[in-house]
Amino acid sequence: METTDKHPLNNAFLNALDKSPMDKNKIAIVSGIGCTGRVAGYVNLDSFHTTHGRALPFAEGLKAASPDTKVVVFTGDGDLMSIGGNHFIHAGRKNMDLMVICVNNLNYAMTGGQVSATTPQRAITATAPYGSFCEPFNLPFLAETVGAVYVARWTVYHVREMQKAMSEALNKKGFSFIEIMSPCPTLFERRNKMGSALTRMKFYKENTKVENNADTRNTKISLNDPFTVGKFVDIEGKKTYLEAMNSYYDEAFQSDDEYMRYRGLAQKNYEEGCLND
Ligand SMILES: Cc1ncc(C[n+]2csc(CCOP(=O)(O)OP(=O)(O)O)c2C)c(N)n1
Ligand SMILES: [Mg+2]
Repeated sequence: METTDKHPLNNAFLNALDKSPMDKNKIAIVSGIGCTGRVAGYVNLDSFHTTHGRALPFAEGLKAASPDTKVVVFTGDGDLMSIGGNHFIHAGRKNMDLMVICVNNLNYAMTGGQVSATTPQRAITATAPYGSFCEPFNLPFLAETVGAVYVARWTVYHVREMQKAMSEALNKKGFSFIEIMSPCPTLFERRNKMGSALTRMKFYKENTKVENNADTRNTKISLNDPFTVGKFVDIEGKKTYLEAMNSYYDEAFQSDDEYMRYRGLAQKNYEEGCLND
């Protein structure tokens, strides 16, 4: 597989995949819309470029229909947490077996740099010309709170750590979440006078503190302050949605026949309900 993509994020993912023994025919990439959403088109894997905000429900359906497939979601902060925020909390709550990579560039980049759910307070964007006054989401805290079994945050400067996190998440069962901080120099950094992409890489190098297992209540990101990176959550043994469903049905139904009778009844009720409407 080609692993020389110039973007550090794609490079890290492709390297992680290359080193993984998993069958590449059993991996699917799902993305929403946005600059980050382009990833689905850059990889020679089964990939789906879905509608804005809907990468997660699409991925959940794909996983349910094809449980042997490792489903990886590439998404932006606007896609995942603004328009798609509701899907995120429920995918986490249900421990859907998905690996989610969120590229957080603190704004809706593709459409011209509008405010998003992660835009720090005081940051200037196209839709907040005097600065945003809303509290942004702290994504690792949110992910842990809703039930993610793996939560990490790195920046595009931390290429090795990012790759390691991706390798770990590829092997993880359940809802895993990796936040990657990335600059958007043409829109976010320029408007906020934060310098070039290189300046931002230096900022990531000099102003991040690696703290594995950090309390995610303390991993907030503000406009210019240092912030915490690391692997924050890595838990084992929690049933995924499909595992929980199957083991519940194993208990609820005494035999396959009983289950098939239930399914037949449910189908009949559904059809009759539809006909009656
Ligand atoms: C339903 C819908 N609403 C709005 C848009 C316009 N739109 C396309 S990309 C985007 C923002 C993407 O932001 P983000 O997910 O953070 O990705 P980035 O471009 O920053 O990587 C928006 C609002 C759309 N395509 N569909
Ligand atoms: Mg964005």
